Amino acid sequence: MSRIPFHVNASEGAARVGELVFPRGTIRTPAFMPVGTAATVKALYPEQVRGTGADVVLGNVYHLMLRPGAERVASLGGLHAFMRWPHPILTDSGGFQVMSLSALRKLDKDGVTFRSHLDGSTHRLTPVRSIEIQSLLGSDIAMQFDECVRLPAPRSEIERAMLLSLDWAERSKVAFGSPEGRALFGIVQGGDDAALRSFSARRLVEIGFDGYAVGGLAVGEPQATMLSVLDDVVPELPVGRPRYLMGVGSPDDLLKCVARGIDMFDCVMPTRAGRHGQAFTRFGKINLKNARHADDPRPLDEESDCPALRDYSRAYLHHLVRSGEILGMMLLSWANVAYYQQLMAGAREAIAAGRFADYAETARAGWARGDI
Ligand code: PRF
Repeated sequence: MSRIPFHVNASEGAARVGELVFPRGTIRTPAFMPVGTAATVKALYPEQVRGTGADVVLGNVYHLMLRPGAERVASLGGLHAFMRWPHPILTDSGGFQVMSLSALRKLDKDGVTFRSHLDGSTHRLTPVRSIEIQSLLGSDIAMQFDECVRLPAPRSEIERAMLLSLDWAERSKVAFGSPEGRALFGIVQGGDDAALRSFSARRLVEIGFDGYAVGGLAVGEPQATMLSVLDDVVPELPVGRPRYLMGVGSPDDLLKCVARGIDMFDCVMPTRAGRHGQAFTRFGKINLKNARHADDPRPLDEESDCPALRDYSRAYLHHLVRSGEILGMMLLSWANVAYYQQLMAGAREAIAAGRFADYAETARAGWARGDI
């Protein structure tokens, strides 16, 4: 397997600052990766996404295989050229999206057959086909094909899916080979069961991956359960490889998970909330639909260097959101992705200076103080 360099430059407790170095660019960790499901971070230009400080965005096998098709993207020069994002891209392997989005899915030991949520057509994903699609897209980080169980679930069900995911991890690794400059991550499963989680993590480390993701969290369990699973899993993972918590989370989740040794995150929360009139800021979550903003001339955050946070009045944002104007979604998506990147940049600086605990406490105090 090709080894993508990962340098841990500083740490404070379990939290660390690092750099994951690809030919297309370096991912500074802890990193938040904006979600670009359908080859677009919704409502944002790639240049804007880059301008917020993002080093990497996500793409999805499930969406892109259905539309426009992986072979088509490959013949057009790959996903980076297609979406005009020349920096690193991570692609998710598809199993999670099949289970949450498609109709009539049928799982067997070799993969999953499903009907498209777009037009009802039948498709099949296996570890080999998922990796092939990720290679056609040309992503810098490919994810193994896995099965994620929603919680709560019976232990027997969690164990079955975890063992299946380990089998698929091996098949994914064989299918991936060792392409120059590209990475493959394994995914720890095992639900909320500490023994199953440890088993999964140990076996993945034996198989050997460029990085290790923790899947199967933020699927209906309380935050305390998620944090306790991380306390069990992270110590099983090699210090010298990046750790990625899939589909997480709120700003509060991010800081708590960074403190537990997570290096990478992705979540639709900032972009989805932005399209629904909500802003994440230093002062907590602000719902711009609320009538109390109608006459407020202040920007969301006058100290931010993102124009969406700094230059537009809350009254104007309120007006755009209330009128269903596209610009409202664009500005709030921009503001939210910028705030998430600011939060991570601040975390990296704080860890490097040995003051991450203080940083997290100050951030939490700001959210608690509220929008005043
Ligand atoms: N597996 C994969 N993608 C995911 C998850 C998972 O478990 C999650 C769970 N939060 C989000 N995205 N492949």
